[in-house]
Amino acid sequence: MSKETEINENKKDSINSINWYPGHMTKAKRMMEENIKLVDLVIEIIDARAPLSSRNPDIDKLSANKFRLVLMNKSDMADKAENEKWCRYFESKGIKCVLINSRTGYGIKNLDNIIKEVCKDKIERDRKRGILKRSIKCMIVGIPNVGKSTFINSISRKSAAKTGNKPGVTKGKQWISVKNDFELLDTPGILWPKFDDKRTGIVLALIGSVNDDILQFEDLSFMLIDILKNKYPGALNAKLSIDENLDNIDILSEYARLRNLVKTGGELDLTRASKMLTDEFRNNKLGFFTLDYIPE
Ligand SMILES: Nc1nc2c(ncn2[C@@H]2O[C@H](COP(=O)(O)OP(=O)(O)OP(=O)(O)O)[C@@H](O)[C@H]2O)c(=O)[nH]1
Ligand SMILES: [Mg+2]
Repeated sequence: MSKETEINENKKDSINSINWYPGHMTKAKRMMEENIKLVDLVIEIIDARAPLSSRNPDIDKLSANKFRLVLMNKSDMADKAENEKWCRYFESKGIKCVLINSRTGYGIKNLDNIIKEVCKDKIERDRKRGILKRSIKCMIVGIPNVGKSTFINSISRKSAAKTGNKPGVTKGKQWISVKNDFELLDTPGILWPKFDDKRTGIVLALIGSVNDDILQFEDLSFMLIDILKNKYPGALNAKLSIDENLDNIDILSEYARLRNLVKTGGELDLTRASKMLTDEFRNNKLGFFTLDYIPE
């Protein structure tokens, strides 16, 4: 087997079994386990485009016995009609949830009060002991690239945390204080050792939380086409004038034709088409979509 074929086979294996848990995530998880005893509140940032897939089940275990808050970030990139419904879904499960946009600060201005409300038992306990001015310590957690560091910069009005549009930007822990009220611990994004199904892995790849280096873009574009056809019928047709009754491969070919993606020799370049379609989704060029389904 040539080196290139071997690498491609490995890539294919990794996306098929979606078993991707690099060593730095083991290290990050250990750091979080060591620091959890220092915090009062765990703030979990999820991506509004994939509110279920972007929740790491390991975070539930990590946060047992802590106050919890879920922030649905990137709400500007998701289906506006679904944002509120998802928030209500989480609240029906007893999880306080707030819609935010960390780039503009939407939803963040009133968060001080929400955090104090969520932690009111602790504040009351402190008050009874005569402690009136202790800051609330919050650990900010979530999968890679959901906007943890951007959120911290927004709420603290500082540019203290490094951000970037790829997974794995934050490497270690960093405490950042917000006035005298809160201390926030930024953490590296972590996934979990094995996804239950291929769909979760691909959805996480579509929203940019899995490193592009290990991806087969054809897998992503086919899943994207499937989700759009089923959940948003008419959307592909409206944006690209492509007949949605075609098979996925033919839809991708139509798209390649539309974007003039041909190899030398004239054959359609479906690899580039897959990557470009994925990028158009990621940049909201195709519209505003939420990829997960609200459980019945
Ligand atoms: N449109 C939009 N973009 C956002 C929002 N929040 C963050 N971003 C962008 O998402 C990308 C990732 O943000 P980061 O804050 O670095 O994400 P992170 O969760 O800290 O990522 P890691 O440290 O890699 O785990 C950056 O390009 C941000 O500008 C948001 O609410 N809306
Ligand atoms: Mg970060």
